[in-house]
Amino acid sequence: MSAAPQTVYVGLGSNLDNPKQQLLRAFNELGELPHTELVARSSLYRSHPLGPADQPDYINAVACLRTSLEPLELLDALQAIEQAHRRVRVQHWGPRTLDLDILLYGERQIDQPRLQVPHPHMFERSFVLQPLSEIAADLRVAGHGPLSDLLAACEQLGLERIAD
Ligand code: ROI
Repeated sequence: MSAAPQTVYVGLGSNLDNPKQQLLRAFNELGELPHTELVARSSLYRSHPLGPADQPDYINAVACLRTSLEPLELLDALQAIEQAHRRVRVQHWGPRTLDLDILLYGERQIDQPRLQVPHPHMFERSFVLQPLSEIAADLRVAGHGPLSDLLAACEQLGLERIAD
């Protein structure tokens, strides 16, 4: 555990076993993590799959946490939540019950075998950038332009906001 809490953004995604419920449950579980507060959550968004097309549409969202957990402690905690959702991932870039990705951890740059932060693909994914900009409109990430510019540049994948 670190002394100073950090602001962390987590991406959520699911396309199996009632994806909406998977995400709503995951928001609650994020809020119950030790030394962690759920500060904000985006709306839910539906999008066509990036990657193999022969899989269901995804539901995606982003959560903002304030946490004193160190990055790898947080990663362990997120993976435990994924396991509790009986995450299945049969194929690389294939369907999954719950994916929880650390997108940003304060201003930290992390390049470890288990964890790269900022998430290496977040800046080209509308299903990450749109919910992120909903809860962090003015966010700027060092080395990248404003979220709105990044969002305008990426493929939309039929992204649409849906009700909870
Ligand atoms: N596609 C969408 N639309 N949403 C996701 O969360 C998602 N996650 C993935 C891959 C398989 C790359 N495609 C996705 O991991």
